[in-house]
Amino acid sequence: MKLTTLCLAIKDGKVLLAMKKRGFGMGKWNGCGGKVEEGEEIPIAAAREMREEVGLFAEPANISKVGDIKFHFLDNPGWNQHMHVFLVKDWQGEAQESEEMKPQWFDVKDIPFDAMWPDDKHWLPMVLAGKKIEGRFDFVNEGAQIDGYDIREI
Ligand code: 6OG
Repeated sequence: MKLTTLCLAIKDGKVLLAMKKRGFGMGKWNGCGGKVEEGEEIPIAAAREMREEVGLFAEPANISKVGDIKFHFLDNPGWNQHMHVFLVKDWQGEAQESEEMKPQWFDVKDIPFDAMWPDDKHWLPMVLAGKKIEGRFDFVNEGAQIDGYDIREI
């Protein structure tokens, strides 16, 4: 199963999301992240993606793992992935648009769930409330619909 990362930068009650401009998840708001490369440590991969996609530089020490989620796409198993979720509380630089992502700060009480992956409403509020979570989602209809899921606080 493909290993991926998702980084959520948080400051002053706001979270940084970014609109995916191309590829998998295009048109959706999400944290930044992507595939972990062969031999790459997962937090290093998370920091690399944040730098490449929105131009924020974070030290590994300021990146904390808060979630571990497996996605199964029942009608397209090639998309299956194991996503590691990180909160980032300190960084250098200002968020800026790249070819892949258009970043925007959102109040944690005003997250655009209707324009996000359908799993996010089930776990993102927990993470934003300071909880650590793990679980899995089974999707049908090319990721448009959840067939079953399990999320627990750890
Ligand atoms: P690239 O293909 O851009 O990496 N990702 C998901 N994020 C959420 N919130 N829900 C999902 O439900 C997701 N599936 C994938 C992981 C894909 C990026 O998209 C995230 C990566 O950050 C299905 O390299």
